[in-house]
Amino acid sequence: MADTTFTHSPATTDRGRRWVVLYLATTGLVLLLMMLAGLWMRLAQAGWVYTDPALFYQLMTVHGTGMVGIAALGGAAVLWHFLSAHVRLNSRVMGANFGLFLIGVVAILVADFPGRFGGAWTFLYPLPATSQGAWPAWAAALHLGGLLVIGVGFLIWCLELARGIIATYGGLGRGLGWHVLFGGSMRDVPPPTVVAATMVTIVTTLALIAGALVLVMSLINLAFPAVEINPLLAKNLIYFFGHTFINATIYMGVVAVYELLPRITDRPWKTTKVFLAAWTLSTTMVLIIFPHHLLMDFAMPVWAMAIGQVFSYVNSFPVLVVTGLGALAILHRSGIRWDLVSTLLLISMFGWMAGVIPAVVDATVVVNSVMHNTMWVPGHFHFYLLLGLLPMMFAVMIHLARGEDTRPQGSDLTALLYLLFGLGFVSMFLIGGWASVPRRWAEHLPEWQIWDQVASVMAVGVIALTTVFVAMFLVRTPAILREG
Ligand code: HEM
Ligand SMILES: [Cu+2]
Repeated sequence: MADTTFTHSPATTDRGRRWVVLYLATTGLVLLLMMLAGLWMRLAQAGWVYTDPALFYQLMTVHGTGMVGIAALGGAAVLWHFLSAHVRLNSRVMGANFGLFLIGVVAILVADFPGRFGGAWTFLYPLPATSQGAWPAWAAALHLGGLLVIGVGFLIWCLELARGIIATYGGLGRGLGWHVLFGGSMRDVPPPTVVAATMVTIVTTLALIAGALVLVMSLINLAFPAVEINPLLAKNLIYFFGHTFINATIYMGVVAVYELLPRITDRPWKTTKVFLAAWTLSTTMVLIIFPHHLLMDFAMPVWAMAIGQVFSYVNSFPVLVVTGLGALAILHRSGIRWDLVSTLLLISMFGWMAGVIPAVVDATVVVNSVMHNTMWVPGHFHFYLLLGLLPMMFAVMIHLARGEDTRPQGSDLTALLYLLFGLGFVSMFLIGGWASVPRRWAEHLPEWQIWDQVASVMAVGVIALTTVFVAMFLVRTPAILREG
């Protein structure tokens, strides 16, 4: 049963581990492909590679959808890997999710390339049905259908997590440690990974239900255009889904910090009441702050906007603070020998914390009325995804690749270079946003292109280093699978 402290038991079942490795290998390869699509867009904006604008929007749709999907697949692998040491999970669910994911990906690729769908990963109603001839209705339907299939896969996956947590801990509230937080009991204190997993399960399930609802509504609208949807309702559902789903990927990835830093320093990461309170607060807040995506929608009720702004300020802080301070406490005088894994984990915490700042800035109404739909927006989310989430995943890949060999491995110089190129890359988005360069424009004015050009060079560096990390994992994949 549950332990108050961190346990070393690598109880992942053989087959579960195989799926984790397959998920991570897929994640590495898809990340690289999607990064190349991103580079292509940046080169087009820079004026260095001519790209038909219609193709730009197809690439943008594939890149956005693909990156969000693969962030979730990689995050799911990280979470599953560590959670299965605490909770018995049925690995067939990993297979089902993977199968549905692949079916969805094929559907989306067909819809977006031969079908020319370019309605962005946010598929905002009524755009899929009103392409003005840019893509046929079947392509929009296939794209939305592909998303729905992928969503169903992740929903099944979430339900298995919920089942496992409930079976082991006696309920989702106990997974969040409410019996400790409110009841003062010190029995069955859930380890940090279980707390994070419970939060992820709750918020992702709700996000997926909202997403499935609006996808079905949009599909009906595509089939029967006379059946209209309330556009404001559709937008609320889409952003509740999109905001929550992508945010949850970081909460999946952060368990890498909770599990790997203790192993590296040989010190436990204990669950404290402050830790539990922080996770419970973030569980509720991440669900109610999505109206920060609708600050310019005058038809929204003012109270919803007020919640969106005020809680956006506080949402990330509880978990960020307990994670940051917890990590510092573990590292302080630990005599740690820095290597690639620990450096990547430290970078991930920096990237997450620093990336939240431009996000919070943009969630302020007066700022949003200027920055809305500028490059500031891709600036903030590339910051915490590229420099927060991805290093967590790379750290787990390299941790698995080194197996039983506990000697420091890999050069932390590569991690530092990744940080530098990454910072250079995201700053160009932020500077562009500061100068009011609009986001999602296939063609840029010559005055803006200097930032696009610098960003393109930086992106090449990011891609080169990502190749190094992914290759370190892929060359060891057959051996990891043999070790079981
Ligand atoms: C070398 C790495 C990357 C490059 C070169 C790149 C490039 C781009 C570019 C040029 C855009 C369009 C910006 C605009 O004009 O609006 C974009 C959008 C986007 N990117 Fe990336 N990106 C990279 C990595 C990532 C990563 C790691 C993620 C997530 C895990 C990600 C997720 C997204 C999303 C969600 C969008 C929004 C698409 C939309 O507006 O619908 N990107 N990226
Ligand atoms: Cu958001």
